[in-house]
Amino acid sequence: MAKKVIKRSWAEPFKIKVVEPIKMTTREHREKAIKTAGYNTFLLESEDVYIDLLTDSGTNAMSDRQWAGMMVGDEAYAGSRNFYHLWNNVKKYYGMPYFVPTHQGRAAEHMISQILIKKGDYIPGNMYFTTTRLHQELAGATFIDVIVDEAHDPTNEKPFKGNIDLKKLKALINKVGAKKIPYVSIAGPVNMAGGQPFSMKNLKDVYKLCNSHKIKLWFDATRAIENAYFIKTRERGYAKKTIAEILKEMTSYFEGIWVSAKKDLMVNIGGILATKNKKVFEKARNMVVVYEGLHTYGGLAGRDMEAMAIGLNEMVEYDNVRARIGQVEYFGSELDKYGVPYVRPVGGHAIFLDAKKILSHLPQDQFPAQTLAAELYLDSGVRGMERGVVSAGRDPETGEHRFPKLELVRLTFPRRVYTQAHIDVAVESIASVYQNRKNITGLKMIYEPEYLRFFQGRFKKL
Ligand code: PM9
Repeated sequence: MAKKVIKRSWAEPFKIKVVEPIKMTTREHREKAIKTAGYNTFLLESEDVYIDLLTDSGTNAMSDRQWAGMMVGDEAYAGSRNFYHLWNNVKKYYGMPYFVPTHQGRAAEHMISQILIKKGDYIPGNMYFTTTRLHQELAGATFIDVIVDEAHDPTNEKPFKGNIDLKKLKALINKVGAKKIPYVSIAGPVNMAGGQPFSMKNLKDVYKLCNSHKIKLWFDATRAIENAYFIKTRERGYAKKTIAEILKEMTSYFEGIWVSAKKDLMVNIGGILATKNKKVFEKARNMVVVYEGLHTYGGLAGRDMEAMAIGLNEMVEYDNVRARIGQVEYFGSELDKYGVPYVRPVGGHAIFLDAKKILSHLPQDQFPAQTLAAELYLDSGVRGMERGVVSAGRDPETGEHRFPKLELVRLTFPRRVYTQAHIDVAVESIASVYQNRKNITGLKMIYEPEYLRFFQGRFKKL
């Protein structure tokens, strides 16, 4: 008799040492909570959430090594030894000689936008990110999306949907002139596209084109490790390279990077601005004392910088990133059993439900993704986030809603926090909401703040 092929599973490369209790609530309780929160999952109290897939930002479980590092925090106002440890690791892993710490990613975005952008400039990029684009606009630039068309199609299975379309980039350079483009803003993987990566080949081609026009590349390296993993597993020639080697090769094409350390570095707070350009560094080092704190702590405690330094060592461990993306893949394969539409292929940090398809009876100005996120919370206490028309905000010129092609609910995985059983509960809840989708009504916006409205906007049921 032929031997049965036995599947071999992977498992997380850690065991659990400390636990934080969470509690399931009743539907009645959740109905009150979501109404009080104006149908915005950002406005829920976390005590009322059962499984929190709002974000992977700062929600990570630190390792015992990182917690031990917290105890050797040097809280000197100036010249903390943890700063130097962190700086050495920034050089080692990102290959950037100059570094300024910040309290989180958007502080670095603010500084770099103010330093590099002049009023009337254009910033091409591989799809917008909410805080990144806002800082570029506040500095006087217009953001131009030059990502490949496939990125806007949730059903397209291409492996590198974070790539830049060279034709779009060339057309922009020809139209506005290289002098009006201080840098190309590249993120990888692309958060708003569903965590889709760019390929090394595309990065090299973009570098070549930009170099011939003396345009620099700047990298939002917030989740660069996931991009490196996709290059290793999807791009020819990289299978045998380590994650650290791929990361170093990626960053070699950039003049500088900004990083929200709250993601790849598996900490709860922190940011990085690092560059090869001494002049830019000197400006940033001067600016940081105005907005963040001295240039050797940038709004962080010494202990936070130590946890970041150790997090940099851990983030390049293959098993960590393999287990992380393995969770997202498992979530996707379980959703497939119920036919629930989501952005394909599965991305690095999250599953993105296709709210436009799921709630196809709702027009986009009734906020299908906002509605779906609220319904999912109501069903089970699972918290996700809207990534659609609310997140896209208004066009600063016309004041009209920007209607993105992608109208998504993001279910994001904090690193080293939830188990496969949590995923099963979330999947079953999504399947149940999906089954009942025709009975779901939309939302009306009743309060809209000026900036980043998805954080604080309020809605009511239609
Ligand atoms: N990302 C996220 O949940 C947290 C806030 S926005 C909902 O995905 C990129 C690619 C990010 C990012 C934050 C930032 C800003 C920059 N780039 O949140 O300021 O995903 O540390 O970083 C969030 P900070």
